[in-house]
Amino acid sequence: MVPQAGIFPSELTALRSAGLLIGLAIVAYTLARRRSLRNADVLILLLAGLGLILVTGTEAVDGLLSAFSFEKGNGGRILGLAVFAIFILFLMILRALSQASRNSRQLSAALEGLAWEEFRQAGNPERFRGKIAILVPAYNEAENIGQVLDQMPADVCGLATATLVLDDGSRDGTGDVAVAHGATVARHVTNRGGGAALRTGYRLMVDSGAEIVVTLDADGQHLPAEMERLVKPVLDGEVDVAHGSRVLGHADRNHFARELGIVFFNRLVSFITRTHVTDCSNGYRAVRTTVLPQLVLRQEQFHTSEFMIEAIKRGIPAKEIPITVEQRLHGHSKKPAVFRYGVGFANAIFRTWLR
Ligand SMILES: Nc1nc2c(ncn2[C@@H]2O[C@H](COP(=O)(O)OP(=O)(O)O)[C@@H](O)[C@H]2O)c(=O)[nH]1
Ligand SMILES: [Mg+2]
Repeated sequence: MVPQAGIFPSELTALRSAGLLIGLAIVAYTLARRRSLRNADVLILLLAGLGLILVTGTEAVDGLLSAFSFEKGNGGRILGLAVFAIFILFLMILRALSQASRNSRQLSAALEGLAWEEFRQAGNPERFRGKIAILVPAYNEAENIGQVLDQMPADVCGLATATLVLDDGSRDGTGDVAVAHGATVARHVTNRGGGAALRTGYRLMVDSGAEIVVTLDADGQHLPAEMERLVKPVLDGEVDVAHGSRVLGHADRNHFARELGIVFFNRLVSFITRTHVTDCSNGYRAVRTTVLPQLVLRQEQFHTSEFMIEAIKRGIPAKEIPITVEQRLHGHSKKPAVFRYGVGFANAIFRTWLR
């Protein structure tokens, strides 16, 4: 290549040569594979390859760089290019993140829609109209759920109950056991997480016209006998949400790290919401069905604090009620190990607070 002042560099350094080769390779690869790539990817790859050729094989961007005070010499040019490259990468990461969250929301919506269709076609909504709906999210709880369902009260505070088990893609026959023990079952065809299971359950209960929804776990940690404590203040019109609290009530001992986490997260939620919260990691609660559509619920897994913060943000009248949390009957918690649990929990709190 004959250097031409102004457009081509006077000397093709090793770095420039490497960049030029990579740029050419990217363009060649993209052209060769263009039929099997998405048009958007062809465009992005071509832009990246041609961009690399432009900055390594020519001086065309030097004017732009010096306009931003990245002068040639002493690595100034390469620093300028790196700054621009980081900015472009940042934009691409943002795009990828927003695409991932859109995909995730669409998947949840599809699972929810399928569950509702199946539920409606089976004529199940009628079973819940005007009743207290007991909603039990369950993932691989076949050895626990029967015992839990057998304890469900037929009515609470004089109002009839009906139980919906939201089988979250279980592979151990949880749904069949639940049906055998008298529950109505709706299901996610694949596992999505306790939060997603509850969201689908809420949607089904809102559309069925249930009066109050009570949620409790399928593993026997929450006691159906204590349901009246949660339902009464809602039914009496005192509040719209009654959250169970193991701190006000009683809890069997947990992992040390998880206990510490619970104390920390209760403080954190109290601080950011400027209220006093004693137990933000509890899934036993009663809610008036009509307030559910006001809540923006997005968490697939770490839903307990999201529900609580959302209710506070929307100014929904609520109170905490002492309840007991026992050890699960059989098996192990399906939640991730301590570190990932902590990160997931913190992430849920901040995301809910920020939006
Ligand atoms: N962890 C988890 N629980 C789920 C899922 N789907 C539904 N659940 C139900 O959510 C409830 C709480 O889950 P568990 O693993 O006991 O969490 P922990 O009590 O916080 O340790 C149980 O009734 C689960 O069966 C899921 O994908 N993951
Ligand atoms: Mg549990």
